[in-house]
Amino acid sequence: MRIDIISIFPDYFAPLELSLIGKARAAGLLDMQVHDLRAWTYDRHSTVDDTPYGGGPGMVMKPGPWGEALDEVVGDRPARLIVPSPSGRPFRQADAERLAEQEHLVFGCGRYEGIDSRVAEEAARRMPVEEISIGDYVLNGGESATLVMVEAVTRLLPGVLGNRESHVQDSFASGGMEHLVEGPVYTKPAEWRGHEVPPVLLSGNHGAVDRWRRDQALRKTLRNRPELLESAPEETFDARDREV
Ligand code: 6GU
Repeated sequence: MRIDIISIFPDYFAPLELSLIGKARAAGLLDMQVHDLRAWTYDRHSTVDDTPYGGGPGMVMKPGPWGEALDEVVGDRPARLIVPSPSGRPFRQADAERLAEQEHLVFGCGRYEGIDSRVAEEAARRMPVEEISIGDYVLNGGESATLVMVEAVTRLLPGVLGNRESHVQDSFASGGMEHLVEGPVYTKPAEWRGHEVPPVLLSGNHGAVDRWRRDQALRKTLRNRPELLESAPEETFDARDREV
């Protein structure tokens, strides 16, 4: 997969050199490049913003530098443009799964009050454009939201997670966990400070372990995220689920 990130704060993405993502890049599974939007400015002050038409507070990012940046970064190859924005559609695990199938993602990180709307409008003539929000709160720019989405997407790429090739048990994952969060996990020792690991986990009975885990996921979802269960279609739950 190829990922390009365009931002006026390229240093914000230094953490992407670390950890699993850094290893995926080193292993050639992921080709990621960060671009400074100011490379496509030509005035002495490398201006990227201006006052909003119609008045109001704050500044809006100028279309010129964005247009040229996208021309150069995308070229004639197929790509999908992601614009992080608090007014975008909510980012979910299903979106991470969907974006992980793409060959080329471009993240355009806005600052200030956002990017002149004509940039997305023009880009949409050439490629799919998605405005995406990571939650109902306001950040200063799309950079931290992009870090979140890049991590959620790249951990799903084949070979990126060292020893864990299956994500079907993740919270929210397609294939059974769509409307559930994961339940509790345990490791050795079997008893710690008087607290015991639930005996079923030591039983070696995989069917019983799977059922117990699903029960625990249901209970935890009921406690922490009841709205996930309320909005789930009926067929999400089997007869045993309904007993929990
Ligand atoms: Cl994607 N961007 C910004 N600036 N704020 C946000 C957001 C994105 N998602 C939630 N708040």
